[in-house]
Amino acid sequence: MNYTLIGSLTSPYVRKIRLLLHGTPYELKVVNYLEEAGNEYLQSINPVNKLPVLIDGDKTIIDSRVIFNYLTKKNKWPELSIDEENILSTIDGAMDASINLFMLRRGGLDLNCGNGYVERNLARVSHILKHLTPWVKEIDEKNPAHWNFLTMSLYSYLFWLGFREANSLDAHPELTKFLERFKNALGVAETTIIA
Ligand SMILES: N[C@@H](CCC(=O)N[C@@H](CS)C(=O)NCC(=O)O)C(=O)O
Repeated sequence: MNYTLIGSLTSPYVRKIRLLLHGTPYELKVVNYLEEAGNEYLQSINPVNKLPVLIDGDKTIIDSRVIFNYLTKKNKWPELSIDEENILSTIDGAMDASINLFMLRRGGLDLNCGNGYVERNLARVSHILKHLTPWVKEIDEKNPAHWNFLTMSLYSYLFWLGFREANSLDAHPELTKFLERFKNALGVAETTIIA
């Protein structure tokens, strides 16, 4: 077994790395950071205390983006263009905002409370979802090259939004269609989110 991926079965950040590693032998070590032992373990290997973490021999790689860059270099995959990097940053920007909002809601905050920072993040998410729509329309699910780290990231994020009931996609029909179009893509069934 080459790699150990430290993750959870619900995190969209972990899922996109699981999708990327689909077909590569690796061990998935499931950590629950909401439990004391899991939290202490995660903190001991990642000072940021976030999932995912990839272990490759004596190397510990933190942050999904850095894990992707590491695997790209190691496997000599083509590098992303700046436009693609920007799309990835956009998807990650929405994902960070949605996860923070979800954590606040889970901690008991009413997201309709009028707090300026909450409002800013809600607006960020809907703006990004709208912004991604023209790009999503150009993606062809029948082209194997279009199932890549960008689409894996978007799929993981949008699926998670539905799973957590974090954001309705009613105003974004192209994104709902995207989820439907890629539901049979490589690795999707094997990495489905489990609560
Ligand atoms: N920038 C990080 C974000 C990862 C992230 O936010 N992970 C969440 C799970 S989805 C986490 O570990 N949260 C724990 C916490 O916030 O304490 C990455 O790309 O890996």
